[in-house]
Amino acid sequence: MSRPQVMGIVNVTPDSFSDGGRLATVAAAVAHGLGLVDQGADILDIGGESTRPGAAPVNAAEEMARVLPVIDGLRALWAGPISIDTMKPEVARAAVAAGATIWNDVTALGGAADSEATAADLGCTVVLMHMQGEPRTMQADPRYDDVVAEVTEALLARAGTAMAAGVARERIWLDPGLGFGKTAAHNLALTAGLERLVATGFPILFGASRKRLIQAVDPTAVDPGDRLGGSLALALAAARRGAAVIRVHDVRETVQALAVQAAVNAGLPDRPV
Ligand code: PMM
Repeated sequence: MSRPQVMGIVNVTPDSFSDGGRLATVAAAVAHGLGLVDQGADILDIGGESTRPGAAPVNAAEEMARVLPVIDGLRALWAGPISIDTMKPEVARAAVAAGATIWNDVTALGGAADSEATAADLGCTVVLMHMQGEPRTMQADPRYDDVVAEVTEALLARAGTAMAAGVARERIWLDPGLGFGKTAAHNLALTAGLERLVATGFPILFGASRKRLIQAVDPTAVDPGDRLGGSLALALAAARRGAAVIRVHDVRETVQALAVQAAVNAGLPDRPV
C-alpha cells in the first residue's frame, strides 16, 4: 500500500506568525510553507480565516490580503500543489488566479450562493468537508444517530449537487470534517469507520492534526502542541483505512510515521541499518 499524500498546514492568521506586521507575516508564512515542503509535504494548504469554534469571521478583503501574498511567494519558489482553505468563492477565485489548484472548503461549497458555480468555473479540485452547523456554534450539541452513515450520505449529497452544478467528478475530494460539529466519540467513530467513506470512490482527505479529540483521550494534552502522538496515531489509522490525503501541522513526523507503516506492510530490502 502506497502512503497517502501529506498536506502541510499554513495558517496565515494574526496569531499564527510574528506580530511584526503584514510583510513579516508573509515572509514567515512563506518560509514556514517551504520548510514543510523540505519536510516532505506533497501539498500546502493556505488558510486566512480560523474555523475554530467561536473564532471571529474575517471579511473577504482581509482574507485575501492575508493569503494572496503568501500564495504568490510560494508559487514563485515551489511548483507543487497549493490549496486554499476558504469558505468564500471570491477568495477561492483570487487564490486560483494566483496559482492555487485546490479549493479546500469546510462548507462543502455551501458557504455562498455562487460557491458551486465558482468551483465549476474555476475547474480546480475541491475538497468538500462535512460540518454540522456553522463554526460559531457547531460544538454546542452535535447529534447523530449513526455518524458514519450520516456524514457519508451528506457528503455524497454535496458531491451530487456540486456535479450537477458542473464540477467534474474527478475533481472532488471528500473529508469527514473531524471536530466540525462532532463530539470526540463522533470523531473516533468516523476515524474507525473511514473505510465507508473510502468506499464512495472519492479520494478522502482526513484532518485530525492537534485536534481536541486527542485531549478527550489524553486529558493532559491541553496544549495543541502536546498532541503530536495522538495526531500521528490518527494519521496512521486513517492511512490504514485508505485515506488519500492527510492534513497535518507536523509534516516531518507524519511523513516518517507513514513511511514506517508502509515499510512494515511492504517490507524493505534486507540490509543492515
Ligand atoms: N480543519 C481545520 C481547518 N480546515 N479543512 C479540511 N479540509 N479538513 C479539516 O479537518 C480542517 C480544515 C481546522 O484545523 P486548524 O485550525 O488546525 O487548521
